[in-house]
Amino acid sequence: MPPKKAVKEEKLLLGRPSNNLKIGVVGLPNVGKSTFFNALTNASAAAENYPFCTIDPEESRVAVPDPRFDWLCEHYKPAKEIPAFLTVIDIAGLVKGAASGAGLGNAFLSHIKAVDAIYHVVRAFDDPDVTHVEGDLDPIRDVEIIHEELRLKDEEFLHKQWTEMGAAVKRLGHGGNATDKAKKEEFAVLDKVYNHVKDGKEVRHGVWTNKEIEVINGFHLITAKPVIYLANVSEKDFVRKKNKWLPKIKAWIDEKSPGDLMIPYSGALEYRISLMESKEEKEAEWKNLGVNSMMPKIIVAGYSALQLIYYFTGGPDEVRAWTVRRLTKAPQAAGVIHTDFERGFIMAEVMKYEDLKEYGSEAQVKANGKYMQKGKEYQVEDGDIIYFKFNVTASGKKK
Ligand SMILES: Nc1nc2c(ncn2[C@@H]2O[C@H](COP(=O)(O)OP(=O)(O)OP(=O)(O)O)[C@@H](O)[C@H]2O)c(=O)[nH]1
Ligand SMILES: [Mg+2]
Repeated sequence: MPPKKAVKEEKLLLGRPSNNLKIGVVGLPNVGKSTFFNALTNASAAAENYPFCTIDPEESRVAVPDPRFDWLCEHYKPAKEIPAFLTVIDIAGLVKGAASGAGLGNAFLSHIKAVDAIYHVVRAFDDPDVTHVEGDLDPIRDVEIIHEELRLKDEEFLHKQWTEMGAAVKRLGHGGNATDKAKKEEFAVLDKVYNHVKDGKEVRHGVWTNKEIEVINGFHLITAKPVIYLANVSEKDFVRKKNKWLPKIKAWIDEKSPGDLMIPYSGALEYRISLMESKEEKEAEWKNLGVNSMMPKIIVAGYSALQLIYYFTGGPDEVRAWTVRRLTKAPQAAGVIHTDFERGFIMAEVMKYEDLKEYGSEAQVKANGKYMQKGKEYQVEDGDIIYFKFNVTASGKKK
């Protein structure tokens, strides 16, 4: 057989194909998850007058801070300003043995299964008044417990699938029709993932083909979800930028979960400042301490861990960020605004934020040849400013 022509294949993304993704706050009990969640919620609610909503006590949507968005609002002075949002879910603490049902283990693990990425809160603050479920402070032991519980949950799930599907595939025997063949292929992927997880590894650190990713995505595995480690240090340590556990946690991540991000922050401090009345008061306190809030960085990192990006639409009525998954093409991106935009898609007129900022107006961007017309194969990039042209006969409306 002649060698197959090398076709550049776009790598599929692990996870749910949706632009409405959520990140969950996970960790042992009493590590500061709810404190973090509340600080995040308060900071976003009080600091800006964006339309904000707490969906229920455990779920909140926080505005994604972005200087480009602020600049566009300044530029267009629109009647309405709608930034991108990150949906964050506060999940109750997991304990050792959760995967086999300790605590309310299985219930909480199902909450973790329902989110798309994880903020893993690690307690690196010492406080004799705040009980530690494991007795003393040891962040490395703690991350290992959580890491292992999540992995075990995947292993248990995969074992069940593997047993059931394995028996079904065995019954098929050799040969078989296309459906049988597909079943066998699926089982081969399942077998590979199961062994990967059984070996103590996380799914997101495996190397998978697109075909395998399609099968894996059907399982909604916990260890396939991106993780950001949030190291909760005391106010004192945060201000003096020193904590003996941070290098150890970082070394653990580099060894066991390479590529994952660790962000140190102080939950108690963030929460305290988030309760202050005015923006000015908050800024003065941060300035006084000589450090910055880590919340903006944490939100942005969470958003990008979800593989989400946004493009902007701008005008006197509204400046708005529209969320899409990375690698989304123009018609589907248009569909986020309205299905008609996708159905009747003609083209996307795209300006780069940097160009608009440099040339100062749409007319000048055009005059400098930087106003682009893109077709249906165009992959939308983060920060694009887009005006969609579309034509749907049933509705004469044009945007
Ligand atoms: N000293 C100190 N105490 C903190 C910090 N963050 C949280 N706490 C305290 O730790 C206790 C537990 O905090 P929560 O935020 O409720 O912890 P949690 O992780 O949500 O706990 P569960 O929901 O029970 O799993 C509370 O008494 C907090 O005031 C911190 O950064 N420093
Ligand atoms: Mg809590």
